[in-house]
Amino acid sequence: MKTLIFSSVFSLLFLAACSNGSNKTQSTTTSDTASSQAAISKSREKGSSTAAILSAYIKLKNAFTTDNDKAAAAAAAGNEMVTAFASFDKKSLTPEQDKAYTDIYDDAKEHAEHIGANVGNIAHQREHFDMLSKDIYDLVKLLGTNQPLYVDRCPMYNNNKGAIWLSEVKDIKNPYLGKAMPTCGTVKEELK
Ligand SMILES: [Cu+2]
Repeated sequence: MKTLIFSSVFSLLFLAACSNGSNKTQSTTTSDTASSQAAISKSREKGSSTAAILSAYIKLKNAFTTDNDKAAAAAAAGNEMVTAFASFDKKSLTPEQDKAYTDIYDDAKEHAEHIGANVGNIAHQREHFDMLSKDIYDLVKLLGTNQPLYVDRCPMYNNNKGAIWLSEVKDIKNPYLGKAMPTCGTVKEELK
């Protein structure tokens, strides 16, 4: 009983000390808080700037997991992904980021257009999806992501050369082999 009383008194004291401490911090660092809030909202903007592109990519990837060449074409060219890339606001980028973004964009746009133009030839669409996935990986490394993403790798695609893709879910749903081997692959990296 004694121990119990002691420990609850102790935790009350601890709580009191804790809340005092945080009050003090709040009142003395108003300007710091304001500037860190600005930094947070700036980094959120940064993440959300890739959001439209990533959501188009995920739609595209999910279309490939179910071998749906028409849905893949629609997500890529119809013109969700192309539009998302084109409407991306580059104002917040540094000159180096701008250059890197432009390189990624030029490459990714071509792959998205080929995927859009190749309904009926899912094998060829997937060749472009392989290269597009590398671009999207580079894009996330460059500008971040608004949602956690998994970098998965299929070891068998392209005559066992393998290929990566990005996924919004931890479970493996293979976009290269589709319904033939839906769970082939492993998570290689997590991007946040
Ligand atoms: Cu092509």
